[in-house]
Amino acid sequence: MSRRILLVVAVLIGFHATPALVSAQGDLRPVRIDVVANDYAFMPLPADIAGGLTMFTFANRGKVIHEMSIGRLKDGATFEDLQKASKEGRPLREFVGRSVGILVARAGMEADGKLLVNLVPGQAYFVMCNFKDTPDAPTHLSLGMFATFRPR
Ligand SMILES: [Cu+2]
Repeated sequence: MSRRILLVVAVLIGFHATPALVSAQGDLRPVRIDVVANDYAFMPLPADIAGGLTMFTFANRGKVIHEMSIGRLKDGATFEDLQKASKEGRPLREFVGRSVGILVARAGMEADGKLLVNLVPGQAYFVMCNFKDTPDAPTHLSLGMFATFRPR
């Protein structure tokens, strides 16, 4: 397949999870995933996420500050384990294999930075916000502010 056809195919597949594009110079541009949150949930992530170099952005449409924390679960851990630990105020590290990166965005704002992640195919990833509105309030994670995905 020629590069020009590849580019057209890539553009037709969609905006939210554009496959890595090959530019005219031949360098690879990462797939971009725009993560959007409100109070207290993430908008659905693309259903099909490929492994490889991926650029994450984060926009907060809510009325309180949120984080987008990306990580990988430990082998054998489930996301329910993580959410339960958050609800009970226990450390999450028992279930987190790797913390990949965090973006923070104030209410109604986009994060200043972006996260460039080399997604490993087949691994269990999560996106979550573990902030609280006040010290005694429940974590946003325990209110349902998370998403999970497994790159193919
Ligand atoms: Cu939050």
